[in-house]
Amino acid sequence: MSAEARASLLGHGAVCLWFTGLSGSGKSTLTRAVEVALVERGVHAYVLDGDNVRMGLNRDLGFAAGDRVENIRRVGELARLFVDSGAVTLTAFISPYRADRDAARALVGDRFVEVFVDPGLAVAEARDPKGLYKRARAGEIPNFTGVSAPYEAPEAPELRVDTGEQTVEESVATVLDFLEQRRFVPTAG
Ligand code: ADX
Repeated sequence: MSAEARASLLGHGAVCLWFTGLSGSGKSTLTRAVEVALVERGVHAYVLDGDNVRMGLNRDLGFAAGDRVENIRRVGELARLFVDSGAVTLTAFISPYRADRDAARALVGDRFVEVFVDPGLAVAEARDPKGLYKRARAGEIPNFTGVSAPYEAPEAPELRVDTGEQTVEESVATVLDFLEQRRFVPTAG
């Protein structure tokens, strides 16, 4: 079935919103909130993140550079399948390497939207919801992104969300506005 036929039957388009940002940047909170808002509108939206992918399909992978590459390669393949199924697909992984995100973009095609979740390192580290930055600074977690492993920020993301300045509701609205403007989902109300 073609993407167009699927979209007209489902009442919305298929897209991959690829959220990238540091640990503690708010990717999971934001994507989960967008998912709820979309499903409440009748849009088939689904989040892929560490909770449902790293715990299962990718549980053989850690955080050394090669494992992260493989993590993101598999997530890219998964996202491609979800988009093919007609879903508004939200991926929430640090995905620190530009080349890996570009490879996912090449796989998914023109339905790939890169979303930079960017409160800045200082805010992400100050939040430290899981206490990981503290442990990383103490040398207890090797290869910790932003501390002892690199994060290559997007150069030209389709969307940038300042989760440092905005409330979660404002950030959700930013993403929903984008989806409406690009006609991936119908306008609310
Ligand atoms: S990615 O780099 O491969 O894209 P992913 O998003 O799946 O990372 O996982 C990141 C989450 O794993 C972090 O939010 C944090 O909770 C946890 N984590 C554990 N070890 C590390 C580490 N060394 N670097 C970054 N995150 C880590």
